[in-house]
Amino acid sequence: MTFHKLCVLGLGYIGLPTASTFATHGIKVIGVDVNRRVVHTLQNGEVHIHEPGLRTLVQAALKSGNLVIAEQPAEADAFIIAVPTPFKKTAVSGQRSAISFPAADLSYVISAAEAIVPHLRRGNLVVLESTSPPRTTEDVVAPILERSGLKAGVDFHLAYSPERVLPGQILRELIENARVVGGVDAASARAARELYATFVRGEIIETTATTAEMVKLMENTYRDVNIAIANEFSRLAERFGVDVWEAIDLANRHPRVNILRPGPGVGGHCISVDPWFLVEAAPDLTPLIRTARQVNDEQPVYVVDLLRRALGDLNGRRIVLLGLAYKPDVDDLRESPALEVGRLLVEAGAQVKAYEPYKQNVRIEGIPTAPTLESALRGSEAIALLVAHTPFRELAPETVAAMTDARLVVDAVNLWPPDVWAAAGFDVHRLGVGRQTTDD
Ligand code: SAJ
Repeated sequence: MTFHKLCVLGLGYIGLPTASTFATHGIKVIGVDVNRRVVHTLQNGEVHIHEPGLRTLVQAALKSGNLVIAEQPAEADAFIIAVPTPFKKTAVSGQRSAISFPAADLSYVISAAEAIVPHLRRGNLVVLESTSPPRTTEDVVAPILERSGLKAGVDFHLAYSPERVLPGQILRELIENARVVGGVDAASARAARELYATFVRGEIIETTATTAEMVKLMENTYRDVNIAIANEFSRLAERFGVDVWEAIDLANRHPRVNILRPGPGVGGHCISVDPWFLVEAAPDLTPLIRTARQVNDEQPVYVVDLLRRALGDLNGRRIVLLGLAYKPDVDDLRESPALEVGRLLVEAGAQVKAYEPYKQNVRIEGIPTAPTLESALRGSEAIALLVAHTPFRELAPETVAAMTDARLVVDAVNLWPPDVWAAAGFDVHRLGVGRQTTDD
């Protein structure tokens, strides 16, 4: 199949890089977004997303004339749906009692599919990229597209292909990562492979649409469960007087063991969300996945406990949070466990302020962020190190000591070498490192 014209619906973290990459590889692309502000920003050559290299790529795509931005889809050879699938709270009855957990909100996927219907022609390809519960392509998207009078897998091709790129490295990973393409039939998978072969240099593997949906959810769930066990190990290490960081490092010398890192919890819009799509789809089959989610969601409580053990009563204590982002070296605060730590501290009566090097001088969920590290540290009594950002890694204890009288550090990410900081007069309490707790 040859593709001359492509329509990408959703110009977010995935859709915009994808649309621009196709355009710089010679395909005519209509990039569509329902958000008028996003459309205007892009039409003016500006970019609303912070991702290394993206601005240059988008500008090149626009300048080539291959990328045009619009509010409505138009006829094309292929359509890619890359809209968000956020989650909403819902209550579902379990065997023993009613359990409440987040469920996928497919309203954007549904609207995007509906918007394609009037433009769908015989021989077209439609690909869903949005992370979705198993069977969404077959059971939700196909019936909507078939309102056109055309049949999926007969008159047009329909496939699911998950994105797997890491925020911060999207442009490189989009091209280099292996790509799974799942079709509602073999011809659909083949058509999707031909489309992505335009720029993907990694292997492109054909499978069924539902398998591809499962693959995406399994990848992120595996990571969530692995982090949950690391977090649980950190709790055990504290109780038994062990340094979990050393223990994990030693365990990982085993050739078939790879335990991830404990921390203040799991954030972001992927790993902290996607496992719920499996729980929602089959609550009776997913006790482990649900428990792992809960373990990771509870982790901020353990960081706050560490502060409480070090400081005593938290009421009125002046605590500075270093880092609010969901992970190192990104400016993304979605589902960030650091924000939850801040919220719990405020609830306990502490006077909290934060310094986030990638987002300064704003108030985030009631937590004021300082414009500089120095102004954040000034007047504080304790430092909670919550994100392993490079600028924090590079800080010397002497620099911090010159900015504040605070000498108490709670390090949730094992960033500051305790001996070095102790030698400079700091009392460092690391998450997952056994000291006898007062309630033991
Ligand atoms: N985290 C830990 N310990 C670790 C690793 C991560 O606590 O050892 C935390 C991070 O601090 C962060 C969260 O987990 O809060 C998630 O971070 P991440 O780097 O694991 O993942 P994301 O959400 O930025 O990107 C993931 C990636 N999936 C996998 O690695 C399996 C990416 O490839 C996906 O494209 C992306 O989800 C997505 O869009 O689904």
